[in-house]
Amino acid sequence: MTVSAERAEYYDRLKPHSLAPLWEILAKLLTTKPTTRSLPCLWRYEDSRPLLIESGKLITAEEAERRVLVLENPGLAGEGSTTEALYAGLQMILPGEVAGAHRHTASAFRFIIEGDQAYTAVDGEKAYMSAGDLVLTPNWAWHDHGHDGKQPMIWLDGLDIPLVKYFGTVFTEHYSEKQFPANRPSGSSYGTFGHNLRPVDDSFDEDYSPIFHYPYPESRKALDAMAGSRDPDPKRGWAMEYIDPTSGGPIMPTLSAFLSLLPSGFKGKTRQTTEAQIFSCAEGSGRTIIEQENGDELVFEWQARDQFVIPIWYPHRHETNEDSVLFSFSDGGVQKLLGLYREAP
Ligand code: GTQ
Repeated sequence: MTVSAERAEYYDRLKPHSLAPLWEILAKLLTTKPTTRSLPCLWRYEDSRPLLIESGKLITAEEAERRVLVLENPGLAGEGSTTEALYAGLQMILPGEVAGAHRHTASAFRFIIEGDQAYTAVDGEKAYMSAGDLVLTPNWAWHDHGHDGKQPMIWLDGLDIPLVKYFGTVFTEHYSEKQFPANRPSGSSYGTFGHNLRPVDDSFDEDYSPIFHYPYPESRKALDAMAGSRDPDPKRGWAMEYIDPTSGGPIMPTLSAFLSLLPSGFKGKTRQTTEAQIFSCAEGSGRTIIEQENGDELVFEWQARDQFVIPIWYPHRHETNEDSVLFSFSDGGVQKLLGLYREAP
């Protein structure tokens, strides 16, 4: 719509008063369906891994604080974001290195891609991590990373940084020492709270999940048990959500995480959802077919250790070449809390 000279002159006189005419932007603000600047994108591990390994020669974990290559969405270039609300990155820690203790209002988790004998310490308890494990560092929990092993350790970091930044509520604190003092044996949180039991003295008084380590063999066994006892979901296969056992809800208020088993030859039905999803393939290979606005289909051929992002409202479906396991995380839980979540039937 072209603006008449009379209106243009009026709009100019509004500006010094910090006023703007809604009628010029209303259709852009209240769209008939979701719009996103994020683009679907695939990161092949065979491309990312050598570049991440190279970073090990350029900078230490100590200097970097966190040696991470951000999975930066090409539609959000320069913003350090993977979707409007979510951040993902590939972090590497080398034997003997320490990524020092800090805490922040952003919530985080890591999903292990490669390596073992490195740990994340949360509030003074070390979780030794292996491929496929999920480890949480909730909002304002002290955490540091270290590595007692011999090979590079690489994991996917998932955080809600863009969402927290949107509110402006970013706070970060660095601990006075390199590492937060150890105060519990490694594995004690999962050992105590990870078996459908709760101490009768109810001693856990944080407002986040008492479990911060979800070992892959246990999650994988749950998928197998589910697969042995029911049909797969036509869109998502045998899909499980990781939960905070005290609430039964998402692992953290702003981050939801899932693990799904898709059988060999799976041809999923199309899913269209308001949750933005970031996937990491844990096992197998297949493809995800994404319908674009112009009707063209985009095909991401993925295999173990690859990551890809499906932004909000893009219709997509998964197919497999073999039994495959997909890890994913999303902002679906926080959308549900706010009454915003929708999924097409
Ligand atoms: O490991 O604490 O990818 O603070 C970004 C910010 C990882 C971490 C990231 C972080 C971390």
